[in-house]
Amino acid sequence: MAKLTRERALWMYETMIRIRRFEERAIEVFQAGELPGFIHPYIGEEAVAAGVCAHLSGKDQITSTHRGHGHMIAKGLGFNGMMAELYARSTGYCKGKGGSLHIADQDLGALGASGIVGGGIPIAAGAALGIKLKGGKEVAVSFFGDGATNIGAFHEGINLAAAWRLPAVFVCENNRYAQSTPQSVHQSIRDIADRAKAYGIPGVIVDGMDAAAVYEVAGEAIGRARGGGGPTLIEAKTFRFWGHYLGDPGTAYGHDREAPKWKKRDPIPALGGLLRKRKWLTAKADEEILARVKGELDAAVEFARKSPPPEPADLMADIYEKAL
Ligand SMILES: Cc1ncc(C[n+]2csc(CCOP(=O)(O)OP(=O)(O)O)c2C)c(N)n1
Ligand SMILES: [Mg+2]
Repeated sequence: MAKLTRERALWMYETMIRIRRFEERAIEVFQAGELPGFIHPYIGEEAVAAGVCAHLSGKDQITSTHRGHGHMIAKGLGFNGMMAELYARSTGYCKGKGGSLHIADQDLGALGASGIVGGGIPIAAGAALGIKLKGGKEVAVSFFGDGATNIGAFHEGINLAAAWRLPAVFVCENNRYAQSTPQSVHQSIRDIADRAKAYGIPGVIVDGMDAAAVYEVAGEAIGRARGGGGPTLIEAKTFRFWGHYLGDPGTAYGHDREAPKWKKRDPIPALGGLLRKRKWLTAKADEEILARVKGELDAAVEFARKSPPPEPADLMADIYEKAL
């Protein structure tokens, strides 16, 4: 079992703050009319990305979703390139042509956010097959939502990864809703981890608001995958504090009634409390983290605002370049 060290716990804490603050700033500039695309805030779910990515190196690979900012930040992508991508500027990770839903950096093992629900699952299985064929020790992790577990790609991707014992980990962020549809309406099971049985792989449920718990469960699954023991399906029970996308108040389908209860379990102060209890975090260090993140974000917004948009002549550039 991976023991939570001071260093990893502080990394998770800072990573969760980086995600939260990035999202808050993105919301701010979106509401000021500065961003051309949509945003699906990850706020509330940070413990999942941080707890899982705390076990990954730069060579491990992840696939993400439309709610992908948190995964990308936890995988090591920088604020400048991410913010510039949201602003659709040529200095963004996709040179301003992808936007929030398609941020990717193959060099950092971030195979991409995706606008196609469930689309990242078979891609992660394919990445894991590549790792296995090359005899590597890396893993491929796929993050996806509860809604994605009803998509054919979920079943196909996990089935193949299980049958071929690929080094993959499937992380379902069950935030109780697929857009405006509650889980109880879109499927007849309560625990998505139960679906692992159908593929003959372990299925584990974890409290997605508890970073230390996610860290422990993810460590075991990632360790098993690296050691040739095949994939695991992790179901993290979590909640998005905002509506489905920025502009959805969540009032039409009950989300707003549930939100206060979940906000009391905000994963960031929860981990902060644990860190202080263990005397791993002082008030001064906490302030320094916040100031550092704020400074980086101010600079990233400035960087994005000053960056030029893509040139029309580059419209077709980069599309098939990497594949060929
Ligand atoms: C294949 C596909 N079907 C439908 C949609 C429209 N859509 C976008 S997000 C979403 C809900 C996804 O829910 P879930 O997987 O639980 O992720 P969450 O938004 O809760 O993080 C849907 C249906 C889509 N983008 N792609
Ligand atoms: Mg969901």
